[in-house]
Amino acid sequence: MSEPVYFAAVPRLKWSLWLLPALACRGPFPQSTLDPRSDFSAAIDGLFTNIFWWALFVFVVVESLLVYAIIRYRARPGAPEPKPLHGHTALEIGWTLAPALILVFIAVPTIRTIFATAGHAPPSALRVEVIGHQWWWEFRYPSLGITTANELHLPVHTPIQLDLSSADIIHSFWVPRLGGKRDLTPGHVTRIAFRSDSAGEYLGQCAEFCGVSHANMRLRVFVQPEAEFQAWVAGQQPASGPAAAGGDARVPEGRQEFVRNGCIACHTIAELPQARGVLGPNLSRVGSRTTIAGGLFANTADNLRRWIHNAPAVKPGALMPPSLLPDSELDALVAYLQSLK
Ligand code: HEC
Ligand SMILES: [Cu+2]
Repeated sequence: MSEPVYFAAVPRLKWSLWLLPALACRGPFPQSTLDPRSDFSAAIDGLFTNIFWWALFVFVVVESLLVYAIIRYRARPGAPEPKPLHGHTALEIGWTLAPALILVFIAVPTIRTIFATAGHAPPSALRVEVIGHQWWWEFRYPSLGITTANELHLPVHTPIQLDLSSADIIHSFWVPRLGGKRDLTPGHVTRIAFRSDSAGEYLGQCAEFCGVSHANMRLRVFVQPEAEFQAWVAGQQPASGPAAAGGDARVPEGRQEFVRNGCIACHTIAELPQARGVLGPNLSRVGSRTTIAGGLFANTADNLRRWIHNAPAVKPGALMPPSLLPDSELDALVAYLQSLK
């Protein structure tokens, strides 16, 4: 299966960018926490940079003193023993106070960042409920009547509040350039509030080991200009008419297969009254997504066919049973799902 190339969030040191301009192209690091695109991640990045410089300062001072002492007081033939130093009050006060002060300079911004990234969004914020499932993400927009999976669309320049919870075990929401990590816990709602001022596509990842396909529990966030976001919202509305109108002649047959093969037990499709299952992703507009299966595969006919035929064979542990349907039925199902845009 064709699979997009991902890179783990590599914690690079910023100065390595200055030393190696060749690396300055940030393209290959789509999950770098050091390339923030929201107020939340900028706060974390700022704190990191701050602490990095303090650490560098301490390193340089300590190592310089060490190297100086090693050279200056090394054993030389005929040289007298260096005089040991005891009870130098000024020195002792100095080397107690200096680290204490440095710790204060680190602690104060750290605590401020913790509070800044733990706050609520303003009441005007767009609220999205994020529900972690083994091994996919559900996104519900209560104010817009939309439920979708694995691809989160958000308007740019708008305060966002994500209410995080889990349908099964603990997961963790992490889109390094926007926000996180924050745990999704069953029976408890945690939250992340942020605002992004740069439209773009951001990759994320479940960051809490949650079973076999933990590494295949990815997500994409599309931060879009207002008009683009509104167009997406309009397209997702069940009210915008049966999505499956027109198009492929096999669509009606696919709709029947969807009912006949028990897909309706686990999936909801707005235009299909029998399909009200909630164990799997909402498929009302599955055709409009760029990927399926927790961001694992491009949403192509081939990948859909293989997925429906035997999901656990392409995504280890996937909680969708193999259908092992013959090609003709798979084709009809794929035509139907692709028509749901
Ligand atoms: C027992 C419940 C169950 C049944 C029955 C089931 N599915 Fe699924 N389906 C799931 C789960 C769970 C996922 C998410 C798996 C993952 O990503 O790890 C899923 C994912 C999908 C996806 C990918 C959606 C996305 O956006 O990622 C499609 C398409 C799909 N199912 C189609 C079907 C079809 C067609 C059938 C009937 C032949 C079917 N399913 C039957 C549980 C089920
Ligand atoms: Cu997870």
